[in-house]
Amino acid sequence: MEKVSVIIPVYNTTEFLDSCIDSVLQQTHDNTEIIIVNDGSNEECTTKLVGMDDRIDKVKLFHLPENKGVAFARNFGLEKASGDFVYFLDSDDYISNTTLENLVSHIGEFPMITGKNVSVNKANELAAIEYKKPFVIYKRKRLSRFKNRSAVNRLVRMDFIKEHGLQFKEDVKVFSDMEFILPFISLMSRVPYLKTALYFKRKRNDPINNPSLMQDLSSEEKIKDFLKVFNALKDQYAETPQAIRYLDRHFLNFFRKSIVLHCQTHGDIENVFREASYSANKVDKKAYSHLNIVVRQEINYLKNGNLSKFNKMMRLHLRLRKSKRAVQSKRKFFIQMYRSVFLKMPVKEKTIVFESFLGKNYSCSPKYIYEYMVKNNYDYNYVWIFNEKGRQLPGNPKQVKRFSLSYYYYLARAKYWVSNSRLPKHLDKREENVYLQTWHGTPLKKLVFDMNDIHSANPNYKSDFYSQSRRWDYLIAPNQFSHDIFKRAFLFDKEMLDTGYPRNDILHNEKDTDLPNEIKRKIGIPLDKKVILYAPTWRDGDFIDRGKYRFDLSLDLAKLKETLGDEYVVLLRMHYFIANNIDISGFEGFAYELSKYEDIAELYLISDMLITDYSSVFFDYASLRRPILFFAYDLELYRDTLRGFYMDIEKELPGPLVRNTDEIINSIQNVDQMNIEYKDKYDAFYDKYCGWEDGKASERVVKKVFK
Ligand code: C2G
Repeated sequence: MEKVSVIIPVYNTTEFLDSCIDSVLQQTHDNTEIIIVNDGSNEECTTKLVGMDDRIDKVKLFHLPENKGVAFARNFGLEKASGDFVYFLDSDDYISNTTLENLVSHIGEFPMITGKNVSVNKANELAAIEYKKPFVIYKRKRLSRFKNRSAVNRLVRMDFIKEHGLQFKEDVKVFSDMEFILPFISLMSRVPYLKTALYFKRKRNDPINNPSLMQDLSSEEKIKDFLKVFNALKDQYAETPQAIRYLDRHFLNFFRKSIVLHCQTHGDIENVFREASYSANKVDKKAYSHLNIVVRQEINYLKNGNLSKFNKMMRLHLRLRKSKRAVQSKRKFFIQMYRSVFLKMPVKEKTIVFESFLGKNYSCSPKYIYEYMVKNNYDYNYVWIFNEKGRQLPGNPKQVKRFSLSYYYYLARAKYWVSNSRLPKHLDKREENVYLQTWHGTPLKKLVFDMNDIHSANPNYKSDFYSQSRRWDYLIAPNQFSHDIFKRAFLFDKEMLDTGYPRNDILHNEKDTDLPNEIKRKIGIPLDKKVILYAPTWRDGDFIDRGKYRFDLSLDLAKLKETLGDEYVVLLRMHYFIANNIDISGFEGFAYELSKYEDIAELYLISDMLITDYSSVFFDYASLRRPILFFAYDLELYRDTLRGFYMDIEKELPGPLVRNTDEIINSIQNVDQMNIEYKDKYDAFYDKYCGWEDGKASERVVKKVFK
């Protein structure tokens, strides 16, 4: 059986190493050697590698004295390889266990065979990939097989590498693979491609703390590296039409994607113009004769080194792109109006825009801040964002539909933004704008930069969060615990407001008034029944669509009604991400579905006890010092796989962890005993998490922000 040398350059990818190396060890093609080149990694990563080297015979570990870059590390690995074949694998990726067997058994006489790359992030990593019967596709049009310029997931004959001196270009940080793959384009008439040889390319989800190479470099560095590789290979393969055609095509793609984007974000091309002009003169005129007049002109001005004419044409290019985008959809047209008209209008000093839970309801801290300002006659113009307009609200504020033209108008003109969750990435923060982020709960579950792996559907979750949270000027902390976590998990470096949560003022100010009975009457709950509120959180794994998740009720309503129905009623309140309705048919008068009820704080007020799980609702409810049960039927999956917690829940929670409806019923039937048992824990919990709240948090926030 022929031997495959798997070459793995490693640079500070500790968290991904196990799945990478394990995926090689589990290969059905057993004859492999694992050449690991430690490219000057940090101590944690090096220690991990040394441990692997000791444990795994197949591993041959080499340490480079300092970080030399992926090209040097791969070339170094090539020198150490003794296999019949070479296969490159990046240390933050992994392969399916039949990949090498499939490639080896189908390469035939070809010098190289290539497999299929699948982009993964933690969210879809769990998704099973179907394995069909392997069959090879022989590609005439080789260029398509090299669209991604990467050397990974290509099985290459060692003697072909030696005969043609294949290597990676070491004087660049990125695009070094192009030098290694050009010989295949110029020397192979057909390229075998195997769809079932799977390579899982991980999309690194933390470009701030742990960026991949491409995420780490500036666009200027990337452009200069690409042009350097392009120039060198154009000279080296000047006599190879196939290679020339491939390189010219890649230059034009790179121009339209990266260089135009660079001009858009940097305003002009000045800092890379000389290099780009030099390279453009290497591009064959025929290669871009089919492109539109604007790009052809840009390439010609680049060739002639005419920067001012090039910039003029580029500005036209970007305007055309914007107007093309603006007519693609109503939303894109509104965003264009927002950028090119509304943002150019003066800021309204006395206008405040409010939004809660992505426009879903009128609740949480933005509501109570607003109501405090109205009650105390603060002289401002108030605008509320909702998905549906037409609410009867105190102070009769302006209401705008989320993502409507007025939405963009008021967000562009208002000096103040008050929101309890993120505002869209495409909104630009103006110099004069003041953005108060109230957030929406003391965190139990790990947040953003404290999360290792992101299970959320959006692989750019961390980079999006980073750019969106840079706009926050103020962030409210309900307690010191949240203060410390928000600072680290959000990388928040502006003003933290240690005020407690405005949304909990009502729990201190209204609990002994007639408001609770008013609310019960409004909902239609009998005043002589005790009320249980069930308010679970959402599950990252039960994803339906962006911001939409499924929830299956594990609470046995029939058993609850049978045992507690005489004395209690149950309110069911799902998280705002939950898209499916909970069916309570047959439990009318006992169970109330209140997931669409505007303000959960009012439900806290009327509830004699709370049942929740990993939601932050219990930090607020505890202000009422009423019993709380934690229905953690999926604790191991949720804590150990999905999210991770900030506290040791077995030790700190102010109430029992229960696993099923029987345990819930037992706790409720013995609630007095439970209160005694948990008194000390509850007191300690209250002091740590509710101590800052006294019903005056809105006042403190308003006086701080709206001086
Ligand atoms: N909420 C609600 N009904 C539920 C659950 C939550 O109205 N059944 C509201 C509460 O105001 C709660 C907030 O949504 O405080 C956040 O809900 P979590 O379950 O804690 O989940 P998440 O939205 O992920 O926020 O720092 C808090 C974290 O960010 C968690």
